Amino acid sequence: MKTYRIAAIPGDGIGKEVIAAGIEVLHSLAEKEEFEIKIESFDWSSERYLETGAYIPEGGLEKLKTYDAIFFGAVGSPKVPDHISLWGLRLPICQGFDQYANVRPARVLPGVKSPLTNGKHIDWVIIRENTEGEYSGSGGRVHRGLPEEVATETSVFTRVGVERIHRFAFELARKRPRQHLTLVTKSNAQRHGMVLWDEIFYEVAKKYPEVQTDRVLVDAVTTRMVLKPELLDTIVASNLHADILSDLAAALSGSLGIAPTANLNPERKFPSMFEPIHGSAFDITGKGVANPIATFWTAALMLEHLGEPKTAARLMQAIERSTEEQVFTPDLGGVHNTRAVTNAVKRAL
Ligand code: GGG
Repeated sequence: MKTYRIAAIPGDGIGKEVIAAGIEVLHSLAEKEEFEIKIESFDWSSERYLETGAYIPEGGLEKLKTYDAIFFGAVGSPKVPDHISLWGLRLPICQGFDQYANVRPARVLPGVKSPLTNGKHIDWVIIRENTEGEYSGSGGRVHRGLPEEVATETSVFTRVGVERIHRFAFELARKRPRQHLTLVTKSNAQRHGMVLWDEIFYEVAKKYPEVQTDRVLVDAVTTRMVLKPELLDTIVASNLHADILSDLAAALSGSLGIAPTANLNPERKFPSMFEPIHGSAFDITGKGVANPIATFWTAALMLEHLGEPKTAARLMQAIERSTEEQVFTPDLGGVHNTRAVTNAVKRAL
């Protein structure tokens, strides 16, 4: 029997609650399948950082490398500055494991109400470049606290980095029914890196004549997402732009609480990481009302990546059954808690 070794990193806040629910559902799912899932949990979190001074212990990434996939919750704590927590946990994994393709599907699940009257048209995949750009970490601060203080935050775009994310986006768009890919940049104002993005996009496009393309500036695409969602299908954008757009996409699909994401190393040199898009949400931590749907959908993406598409589809069907029955947590306007949603999905399985 095949065994998949999964490293679970629940992290902070509701990350712990939704990953516990996700593990429960994965075990319940695997009972009826011809493979085994072995999950080992890692306590890498802000709590650990406050106790020991590090999110990831010495040799941690080397150990993580031996797993088939990473099932991640959330990072962020009111006790730690956000740039310390993000750069202490999530980014060393994404960047260290070259998970350059961040795939973010958005769709209005059955029974869920979009805030848009024409929300039924939302069926998008946003592809976020995940290792460079605005998140390159390049920059610095000098003359701290003085009137002449200076801070720089430099976006770094490399030909290799841009070309590979465009290739990935075209490959994905090609496999979707509409075969349509929208390039999102801000190359009118950002005339170096973003122009390189545009140029390489059209170089790569030559190899994919079956994929229809268009180019929209990032500000304009926000209005298109709201007013003409049917004009979009697959979208490729830089690290920061796609991060912002995918939060909007999640809200337009009903809630941030349902949005999943996959941080992929497409060459499979390193394990890929799967997480809900949402963060640690400390305003609702411990109340038992976190929406686990994003994590369940994330688990389906993980199963697909592991080579179990039928099981992934079975999980998606169970998720959709629970949303159809409107077993919703408060973020979706419901009165149910994490436990009730988890039970509903398990029942459907
Ligand atoms: N599960 C996603 C998560 O924990 N995100 C934390 C966060 O602050 N992310 C910001 C980013 O990745 O841009």
